[in-house]
Amino acid sequence: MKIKNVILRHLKMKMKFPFTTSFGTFLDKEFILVEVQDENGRSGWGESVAFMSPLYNEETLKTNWHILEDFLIPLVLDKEINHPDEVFDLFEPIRKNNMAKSAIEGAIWDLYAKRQNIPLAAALGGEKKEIEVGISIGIQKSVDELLTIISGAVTQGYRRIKVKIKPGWDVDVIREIRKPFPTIQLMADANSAYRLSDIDLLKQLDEFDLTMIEQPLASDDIVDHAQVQKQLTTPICLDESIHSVEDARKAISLGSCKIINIKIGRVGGLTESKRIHDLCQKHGLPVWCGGMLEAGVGRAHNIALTTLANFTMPGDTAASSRYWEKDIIEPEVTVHDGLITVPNAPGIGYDVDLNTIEKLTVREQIFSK
Ligand code: OSB
Ligand code: MG
Repeated sequence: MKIKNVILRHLKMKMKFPFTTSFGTFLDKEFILVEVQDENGRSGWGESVAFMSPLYNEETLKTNWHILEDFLIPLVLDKEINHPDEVFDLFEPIRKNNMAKSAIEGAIWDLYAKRQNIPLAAALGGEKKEIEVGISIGIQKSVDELLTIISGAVTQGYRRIKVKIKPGWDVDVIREIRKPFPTIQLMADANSAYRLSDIDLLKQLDEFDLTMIEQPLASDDIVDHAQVQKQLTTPICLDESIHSVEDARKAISLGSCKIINIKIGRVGGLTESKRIHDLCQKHGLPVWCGGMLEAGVGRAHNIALTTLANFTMPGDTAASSRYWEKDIIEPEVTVHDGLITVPNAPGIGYDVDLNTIEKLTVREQIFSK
């Protein structure tokens, strides 16, 4: 296939509620939606998960637009691409900028699957018909508010509850959660808020039977995490630190974690996500699919990836309605009893809602050769 046109759209979507992590609060969600078109005018869709500020990682919406416009789009326009795995190699000379790479690589995967007339999940080699999901809950103003939200999520059937922690909102909060919810699958995500010197505090979390602690230390660390893992019984899961299958290999060999959160954007696309999945499978580490407050296109990609066999732990991809009054796909992603039914339609399996997309678009640019 040949990519004849690429359309970048900057969308701005209102979030239903602010989402707070140890590094900051999200009020609205702005992101780049990527559309690629082949010689027949058929479209594939991808979503960048870069935020407006470089607080989760170094990428932003603006740096992604720049990298896409000036480097990545020229590398794919009018090139003969037989399989989306080739896109990873085309992008190899461009260092990092994984979220920018992933946004367009994902659109090409969608287009490829549509041209093959198969679901994206099948194109990736996934076999699950439904996937288990959990929910990620931000830092709240009070423990009571947090408990109310957890109670709602448990009632809705979410299979695992993740809460965000930071210094001053950690051990005591988890203790309060365990009182009314002694047995739920519970985990904590620190988003790099601690240092090796906080080891005594992290050790206190061992008493709460957490499914895992996600990314306690620096966003680029895999060495100190191994020290922490040695001293904890709770499994450590790495998120921010893993950008590639090479990072995963090093983390596994150092013993820096027992679980990996795969985010397609963070690792540069579906091809690399699959490689990390396969490596972890070989080494007996479970993986799960992380979330980045995605709109529908990003959610659909997460769902497709999660159908691979070693995604044995519930992911963070909650229902569209958790975050959006109206999502940009039809139908929206729904969750019943903590399960999402994987769509059967070709490609991402959901239709994009062009009307809604148009209303949310603040900037649009078409690229062709
Ligand atoms: O670390 O997983 C994270 C949201 C924004 C940035 C980083 C993270 C998160 C989440 C939310 O935990 C997951 C989601 O519901 O999309
Ligand atoms: Mg995380």
